[in-house]
Amino acid sequence: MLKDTKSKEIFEHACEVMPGGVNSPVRAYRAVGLTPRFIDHARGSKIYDVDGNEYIDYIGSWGPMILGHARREVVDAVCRAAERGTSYGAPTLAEVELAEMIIEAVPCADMVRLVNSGTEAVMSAVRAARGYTGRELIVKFEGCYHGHSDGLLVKAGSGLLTENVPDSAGVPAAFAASTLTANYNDEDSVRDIFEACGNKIAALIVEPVAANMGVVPPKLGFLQFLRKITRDYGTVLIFDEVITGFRLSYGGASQYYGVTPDMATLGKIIGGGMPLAAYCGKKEIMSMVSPTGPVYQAGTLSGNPAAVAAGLATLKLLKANPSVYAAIDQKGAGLADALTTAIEKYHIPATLNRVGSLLSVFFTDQTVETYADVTTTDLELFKRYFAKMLDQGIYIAPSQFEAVFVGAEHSDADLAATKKAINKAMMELSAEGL
Ligand code: KE4
Repeated sequence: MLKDTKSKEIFEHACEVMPGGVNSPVRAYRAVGLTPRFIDHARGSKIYDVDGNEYIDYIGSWGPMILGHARREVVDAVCRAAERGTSYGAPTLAEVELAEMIIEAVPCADMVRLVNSGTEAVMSAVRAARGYTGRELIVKFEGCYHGHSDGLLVKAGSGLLTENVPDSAGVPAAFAASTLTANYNDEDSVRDIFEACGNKIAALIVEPVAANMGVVPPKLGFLQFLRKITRDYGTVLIFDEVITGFRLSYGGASQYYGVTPDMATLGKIIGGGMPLAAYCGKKEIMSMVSPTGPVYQAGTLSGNPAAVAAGLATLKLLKANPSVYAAIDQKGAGLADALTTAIEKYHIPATLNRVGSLLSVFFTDQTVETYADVTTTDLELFKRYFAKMLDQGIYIAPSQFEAVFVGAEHSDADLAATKKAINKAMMELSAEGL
């Protein structure tokens, strides 16, 4: 095992001062039963922990670092902005520039509001959809994650239509009652809900590629089906593109699949690793947002100059180098091939899903197209796989229900080392017994 002495030491103290020793639960490594690695610094495709271990990073801060860590142009832009003041609480030209870049790239975007996190973007987009339609109900999908606002921390109860229950302590039952859950890739489950109460549904929110139950691509026609049924019932279709935005293509999943929602939420990449997110959509919906309309939403640090500088630098680099998308898709395909080869060679009960630079290996011997399929995965086997990869210096998400993020900075040498590590891990899993 790689040395984790210092991480252990810091983690012990961290657990006394922060819940679980972390500022976001997945980082605590509870799903894999190991000490989380405390990070010292990162550069390009690499991340370095406090014990001096170097890892090839396939988390990339959960998506933002598509251009790699500490990218010169991004760091310089943040430093230049910070030198002029870290926050004004007043409008700046740079925010207009970033909004214009988003509007130019994102098919549904007539107008944009910048916020500070994906959670805030989703919470605000849902409120705007409710204000615009005058309706209360929203529909989400089991297994999709849209941040931690109360109304989105809901899971299906016994009855798909009625018994929705909070997915977290502290969420009032009343909030859960306004959120219905359907099954991803299951058109009938959506049709049933709309036939029952479609004229009361303000919004349907979906990850166009589910990446929070592991990567589960939309079945052919599923997104087009959602577009049609929401249009038929006057429901606002929201694509939650916090992960897929500016990742699957410069125009996100909407451009990638050719389906235009009414609204989209963005985050991660548009902030270049700084706390910045956004919601956007048709003018008649976005005009409902304060101060032009009755839907209130505000934020002290919204449009923060240093964060906007990071986002602008990132989007400018992506816009100027469109070949990055084909490159990261190819790298993703290479990793997928290595995984598939090792799974077959060592008879591992596992399957692989990939969309572009997003991929997941599920430890189940069936295809994974729905949340129910995801629940058949062997989490103990994932845990063993994770430990073997980490110990070989490959830094993947410490949870079966996340994605591998391939980025522009992953070199051929990185990919070769990763393929070697995959083969060794799968060989050992097989030798140790499955
Ligand atoms: P944030 O509030 O964490 O910025 O964004 C929430 C969010 C919204 N929508 C989607 C599709 C998301 O994936 C997320 C957050 N993603 C997780 C990773 N699966 C963030 C990692 C974490 O929670 O620490």
